[in-house]
This record gives sequence, C-alpha cells and structure tokens, in this order.
Amino acid sequence: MTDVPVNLAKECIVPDFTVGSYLARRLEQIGLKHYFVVPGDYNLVLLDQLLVNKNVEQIGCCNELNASYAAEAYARVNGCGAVVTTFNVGAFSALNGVAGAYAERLPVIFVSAGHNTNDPSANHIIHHTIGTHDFSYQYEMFRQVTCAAVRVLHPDNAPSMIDHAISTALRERRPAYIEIASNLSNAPCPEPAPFETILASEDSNSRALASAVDRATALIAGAKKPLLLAGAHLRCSYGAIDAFRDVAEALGCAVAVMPDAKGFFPEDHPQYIGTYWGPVSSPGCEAILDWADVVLAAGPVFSDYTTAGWTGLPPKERLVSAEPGGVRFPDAEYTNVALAEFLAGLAKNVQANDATLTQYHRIVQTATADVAGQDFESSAELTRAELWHQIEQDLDPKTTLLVETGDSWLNGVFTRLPGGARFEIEMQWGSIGWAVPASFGYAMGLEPDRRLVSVIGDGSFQLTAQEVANMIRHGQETLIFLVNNRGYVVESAIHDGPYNYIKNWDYARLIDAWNAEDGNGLGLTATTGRELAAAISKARRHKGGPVLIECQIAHDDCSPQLLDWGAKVARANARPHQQA
Ligand code: TPU
Repeated sequence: MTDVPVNLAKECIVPDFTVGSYLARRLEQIGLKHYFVVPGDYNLVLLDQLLVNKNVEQIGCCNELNASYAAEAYARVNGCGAVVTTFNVGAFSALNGVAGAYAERLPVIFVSAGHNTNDPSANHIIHHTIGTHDFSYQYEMFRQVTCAAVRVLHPDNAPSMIDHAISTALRERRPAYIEIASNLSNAPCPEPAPFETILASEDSNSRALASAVDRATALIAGAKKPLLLAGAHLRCSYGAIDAFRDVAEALGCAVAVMPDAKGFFPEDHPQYIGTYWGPVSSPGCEAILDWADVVLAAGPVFSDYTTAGWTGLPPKERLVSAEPGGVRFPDAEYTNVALAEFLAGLAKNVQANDATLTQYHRIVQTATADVAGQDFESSAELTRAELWHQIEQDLDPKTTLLVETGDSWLNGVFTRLPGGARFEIEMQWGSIGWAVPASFGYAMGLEPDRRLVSVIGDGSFQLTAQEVANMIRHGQETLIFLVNNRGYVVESAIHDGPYNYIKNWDYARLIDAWNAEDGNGLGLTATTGRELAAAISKARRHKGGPVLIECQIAHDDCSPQLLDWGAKVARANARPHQQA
C-alpha cells in the first residue's frame, strides 16, 4: 500500500503536542502573554506542560482568589485572561473571581486540574475533596458561572473540548471552565488547527439588523430631543465603543454614561454631559435625561446599584435599549442583532439633532468653583474632598484609574478623566478584595507607557492585601491610594452597626515587610493636604516598585452622593415582602 518505511511513518504521526502544551498554544493564540497560577499536586504536571510554551508567562499569585481576580482584570486590559488552579481546594477559592468575570462579562479561561482518570472506577476517596465518591461537583458548580464547561477525561477529547470552551468564552465575553485530569496533561495530543478555525463570529441576522437600524433611525428622526446613554455592556461587542462614539458624533446630542460604563465615552468630548445615576447623577444629567423624548442606551445594565435603588430608570416608553444580542424598543424587540453592527448601521443613518446638548448647556453652570483642594500646603486634617482633588490632579491621559467597591466608587465615578485616561470598576459583582489582585493582574497586561492608579478602602484592602507582594516581586509601578477611614463606610451609609468598624493596620509599614530582602515598594502616610501632595510627588519619582499612600480621613467624611445612593439602596433592600 505504501513505500514509506515503517520507522518514518511512525515518526510522522508522533505528535509534538501534549494536552497541556495544546492548551498553552491556544492561550498564546488568543493573545495572552501571561496567565495566573497557584500550584498544587494535581496540577504540577500541567504547569510543567504549560511552561514548555515560552511565549506565555506563568505568574504565581498568593492564593487562588487573587489569581482569579488578577485574570479578570488582565482580561479588562488585554481582552481575555486565564487562571490555573488545583482541584477543589484551589478551584473553590477561585470561584468568586470566576463568577465575577461572568457578571462583568470578561472572558477568563479557568483551568483546574482534576482527579486521576482511574479514581472513579477504583472507587477511591481522594485528597482535597469532600471525601465522597462524587467527582463531578466542582464541574457542576462552575457550570453555573461559566458559559462553557468541559472535563477532559480522555486525551482524544482534549482538542475539541478546549477549543469549544475557549471559542465560546471569546464569543460570549464570559469565563469558561476547563478541567484536565491529573494524569492527562502530558498525554500526546494533536497539533492545534489554525486558530481562525475556532473563532465564531458574532454576526447579526442581516434582516434583523437592517430592520432594527431602520426602526431606530425612524424613531430618532421623529424625536425632538434624543439623548445617548453608554452602558457597561458596550464592552461585550468588539468595536461597539468606537461605533457608539460614531453614533454620538453623527447625532450631535448630549451623551451621558452609566456609572459602570465610565470611560467608554471620552470625558473631554464636547458632547459629554457626565454620569447618569438617577438622583446622584452629575449636575444637570438627570434633568436632561428626564427631558429627552428618546433615550438610546447602548449596552445598559439596569441594576439596583446602577439605578440607585431603582430610582434612576429611564422610562420604558422612551427607551431604546441596544444590548449585546438584540435591540429592545418600547413596542418591539429584535434579536440576533450584534451591538457593534447595530451602532455602526445607525451611525450611517441618523440625522443630527443637538437639542439635548443645547439644553444641557443652558441649565448647567459650567466652571463652578471647586470647593476642595485650594490648598496643597494645607496642614489641616486631610479630607475626602482634598484627597480626591489631588487624585484628580494626578491623572494624565496615560493613566487608568481603578476603584474598589466602597466610597471609592462614588468618588471615582465623579472624578474627571482627562482624554485618553481609562477607568475600571467592578460594579455588577462588587466583591471587596477585588482591587489589590485586580491591580496586579491589570498592571501585568498594561502597555509599558501607561500607568495604573488604584484607590482602595481599608476594609477592602484587608481581604487580599498580600498580593501587593507580587506587585513588588514584578517591579510594578502602580500607585495605590489606601483610604483609611477606619471601617466599612459604604456599609455605614446603607445601614450602620458595630460590624462596620474594623481593626486598624499600619498600612504604610506593611510595604517594608513585603519588600523583605529584595523588594522596592514604598509605603507613605498622609494625614494633611500638604503631606499628601508631598507623597504624590515622591511617588511620581519612585521607580522599580509600587507606592502605597495611606490616606487617613475621618470615618464619617464620605461623599455626598454616597449618603443619597446608600439611603436609596437601603430602601430597595428593605422593601417589605409582597404576598402573592
Ligand atoms: O471607603 P469605604 O470605607 O466604603 O471602603 P472599605 O473600607 O473598603 O469598605 C468596604 C465595605 C464593604 C463591605 C463589607 N463594601 N461592601 N461590603 C460587603 C461585601 C462583603 N464581602 C464581599 C466579598 N464583598 C462585599 N461587597
């Protein structure tokens, strides 16, 4: 049948790849330069196999929760991220961060080692598990917080399963789960097919797209006062952020952003009017939105938080909601319409109408005097207003401002970003402890000419503080403003009680402990405006490691918006039970 010598034929079919190196190649192909790991005996061979690929770097984290937050934030800056843990004890810690990536619509490839394939038939009880003969509960749990979940229990299934998980995650902008049995990572595996073959597009149904664009165009043409609202799910459709801007410029109307979409429309743009957040909106923003007769919201997420306890919801009869999978009109809904394509179509069709922008300028007094921060030389006690004034002054077009859950959300949302600056917030999941490891992961994916400034409350910091050590290890030059207001102020605003007051730490001096013998982090403390200004200037000059500035302010010195928002969220939480 063939003249090929038996030896050569055999050589030709021996694959160069293993299950683990196949996965590594796919991670490289989806654009990862780093992935986050914690080792454990079930995944050590897998980690070795991943290391074979020198184009993606393995980054150790202090624990799996931190690794999952790091991967989530890496996905924010890089488009996707990945995290590798051991079975059960590692994976369960990562569950919070993976669920967060689901809520925040970020593609994170979560990889867990699994048991040895022979264990179920041997009826073994194995370590790191709950000690039963059920080997599938981890997979069942992660199925709830991922868009695709696969268990590689035979090497032949690895390519199709890995490809399915990865392509689904990229398409849906959500995490995927890949479990690889502990004895299969080094099993031979075919070479990955060209990467393009696994990428599914998010194209619209062309008739649905055309009809939705026509309907929206007609609705806007018939409106006297249209307004645009940017939402967080603009992130979910490649090209949607740019297409949204094109619609805005074609229409010339006022453009507001939701709090969780801050940064998706440039704040130095002449059409930008601020944040729409119901009664805690930027000045004039709520009034203009209420005045508008059509609100085109692109990728909005209306939750109790983003609507300030359901008090800031645009009325349905005036709302066109363009979402990642379709467009909802007051009287019709079109599915199978990709958000970016819809916006691009609309940008070509809409007629200019600047009524809402003109009216906004009439009602808002620009150039209001800033009440805070007049005095960088102040030796008076540091206040929240002074702190945020100085943070705002420190931002430049190359900065990303990342804010943790807490009053930092409220202050951050109302901080003016220079053009080019970015903003990161985790408002849907809102898990305290996110910001330290997220800053670590984000900085790992950051372009070298950009910088990261993170603002983190003392309460949140205490959950995951140790990941600062890895910022030091990798010489990241992140600037952390640690807001020490002695407790959980956001919780106090919603509902106060003794549980909102925590043990104080000497935050600045922690940096010395983490520096140990070779680190170059810098810890500083500011108790006055003058000390803060000096610390920021010192931080700007510091190289080769992060700077943490502990900013001490009074516990009850919170943003005015927090008081209002907190009261409204509390009221929403406390609605009495309705009998059916
Ligand atoms: O500025 P401030 O004091 O509001 O921020 P800090 O100090 O970071 O306090 C945050 C307090 C807080 C809690 C306790 N915010 N949300 N929570 C509830 C909560 C508990 N556990 C997790 C993992 N996430 C949460 N959001």
